[in-house]
Amino acid sequence: MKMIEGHVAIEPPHGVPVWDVDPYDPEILADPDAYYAELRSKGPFVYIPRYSILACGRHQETQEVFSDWERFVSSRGVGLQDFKLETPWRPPSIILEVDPPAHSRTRKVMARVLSPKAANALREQFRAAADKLIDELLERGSFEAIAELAEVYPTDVFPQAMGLKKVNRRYLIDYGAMVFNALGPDNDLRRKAMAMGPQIVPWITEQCKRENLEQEGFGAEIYAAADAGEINEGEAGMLVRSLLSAGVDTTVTGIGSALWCLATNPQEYEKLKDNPKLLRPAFEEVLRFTSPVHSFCRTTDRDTQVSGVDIAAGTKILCVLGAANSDETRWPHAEKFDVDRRPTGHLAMGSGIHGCVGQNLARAEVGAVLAAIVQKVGKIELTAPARWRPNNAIHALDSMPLSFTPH
Ligand code: OVM
Repeated sequence: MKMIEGHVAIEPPHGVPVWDVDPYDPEILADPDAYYAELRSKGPFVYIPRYSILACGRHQETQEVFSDWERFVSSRGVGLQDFKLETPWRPPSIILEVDPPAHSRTRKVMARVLSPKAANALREQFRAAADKLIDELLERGSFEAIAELAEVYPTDVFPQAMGLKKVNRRYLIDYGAMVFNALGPDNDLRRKAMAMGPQIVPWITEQCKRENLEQEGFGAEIYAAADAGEINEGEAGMLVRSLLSAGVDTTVTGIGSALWCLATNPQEYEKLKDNPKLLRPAFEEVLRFTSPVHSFCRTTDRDTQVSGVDIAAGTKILCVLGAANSDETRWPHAEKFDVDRRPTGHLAMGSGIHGCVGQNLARAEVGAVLAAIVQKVGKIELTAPARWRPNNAIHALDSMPLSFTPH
């Protein structure tokens, strides 16, 4: 059995084009649009020899693979490594890297803890924190929008909402970089991220313990599910770890990318200022347009077919969410950032039973920041070119010098 990047090497299925591309080339990760377009143009699937995987980037097939958890499992890992054949770098997530029925029990707990009602209850707190931060940045006029805004806000409000007693902003962000880079091949990005493990992983594990969480907050609510017998104590710690894995870099990226969309599309920002009701759909358009999580894998656990393509059991399929979200057959003028679009069906938060369980909270956080900005900021401008930070699963900015001008 020949292995590549931790999974079985497969033969290219009949009729599927072979494309000698490296989806994890830092240049593609930094500027993926041409890669997305070429991927879609080649057909419903391509075979990528370097990693012996299939990849899809048309909306229809990506949606199909992502929604059907019975044929396309998560329990074998959502990166290139097949957990059935290799031991992952950390104990698998008990909500992300698991299938029903085990998934249903943990998902139920997290869906309750992160419900729309729970997110709503935090609205005022989120808004007050956003007002304070935006006032300070307006006062300064120009600032570094990733390090001083996008990374600051979620690492302020989210650990607080969780009830974390100790906060280390750097460790929280770098743990996210580990979790997401780990989904890719054994490249420089993954190795550099993994090298931080000995410093960061023990700290993260420690913060997940009951005694390191306040009496109130998401952490306490997860442990309350353990007290009620729904999950055990160890599982509660693992679900707190999931919050720390999925809840920081994603929202940092969402805020950074929202600012980038507004700074580079001033006419769209004008529309938002005139009509704050557009804030929610505008953030959905930010998600569609920038796809903070650019790709996740699934593994086929039986021989199957999608759009006439035979896919063998054990195949890793790279689902390129960023490509699906810019598929012009699904989104007319997909290349345009349009706050009047209502991009329902975008795949930025996945779809189906594994669709982002924290989405209510993510929308509440970014919504609070954007609401504070439209109320206070007349003009958002780039003062130097923005730079992207390549990551095997996240499409995020590294730096973005911005200026805010008051109304
Ligand atoms: C987790 C988790 C959940 C969603 C995304 C994610 C790869 C991790 O449960 O650890 O990032």
